[in-house]
Amino acid sequence: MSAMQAAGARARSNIALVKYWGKTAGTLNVPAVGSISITLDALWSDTEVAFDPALASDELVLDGKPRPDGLGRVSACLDILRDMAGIGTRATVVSRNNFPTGAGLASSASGFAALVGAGARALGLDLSPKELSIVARQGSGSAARSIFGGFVEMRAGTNADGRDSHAEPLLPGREWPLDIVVAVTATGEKPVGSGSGMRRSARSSPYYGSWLETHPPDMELCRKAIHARDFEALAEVAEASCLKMHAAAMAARPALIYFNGVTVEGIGLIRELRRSGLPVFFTVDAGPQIKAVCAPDARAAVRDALAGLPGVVETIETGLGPGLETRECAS
Ligand code: 2P0
Repeated sequence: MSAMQAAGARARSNIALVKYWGKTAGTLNVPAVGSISITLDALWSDTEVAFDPALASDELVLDGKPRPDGLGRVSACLDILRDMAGIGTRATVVSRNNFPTGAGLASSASGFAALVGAGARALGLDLSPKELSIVARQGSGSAARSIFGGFVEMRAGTNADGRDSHAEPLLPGREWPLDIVVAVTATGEKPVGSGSGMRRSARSSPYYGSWLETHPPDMELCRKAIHARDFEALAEVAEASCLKMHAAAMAARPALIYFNGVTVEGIGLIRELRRSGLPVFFTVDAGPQIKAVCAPDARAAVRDALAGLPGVVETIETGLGPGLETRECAS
């Protein structure tokens, strides 16, 4: 390659309703379980990738700051694309999140999906969404899901080469519009990242085996709830999957406690709202933020209730969003 080749992409964050927690052995980042997620419209990463023959090494700028600490995973993901294109040219990656990074809002999901989308386009690789999902998975498991919009299923797959470990669309968001209110309870980066949390849970949690064993029926219940647009059934399975994941993590040694006090208060509040007749349920990922999923006409009441909870620093509201979008970029 003699000239610079550049492209940009936007990918949205997603939240899992049936959670991914745990990996299989090996280096391909194949999840131990499938997962089902919704893609969020208003939380995104915008990323530009420019392959430049003048560079001696990859460079990463995240939210305006050089982040050499993040280069290992980014370069490994770009290496997959470089191998496909048959080149070794290094790249500059400039990425921006419109939400707090590393605090349990799935910035690695949107970030790696956008990285792969922009990188593949810059190199002129004509990859299908499924192929993009396979590459994104190797950057971050949840990123495989952010290639698609609406309701998405990640298949863990069974092949040793990871070629059947990718996401696929389950239902377009417009077919069952749901809203999400995120209640931010802390903005710092989490002390234990998801990947090391998963490995610690697998190694030391007495409940990890039960987590794996009881996971497939939850996938089936969730698929059925989505296809039937059955909110109550979706609420039941999503809350159960979330609490099982956290129970397995909490029982690890040392313990992984992603909740703070406000998270627990928020869970109680959302359960109270649902008991009083409002269609809303909660989910919580590897951080203390509370994600309330609700019917669109319940959104204002859910937001007001969460915004009024002491310790909630911000609420973010969104509907369901589309999959990966890529664009040409001046190089
Ligand atoms: C999920 N999480 O299904 C689960 C629930 C967090 C809790 O996927 O190691 O950052 O990069 O594959 O994708 C976050 O894990 O982990 C995640 P890696 P990732 O959304």
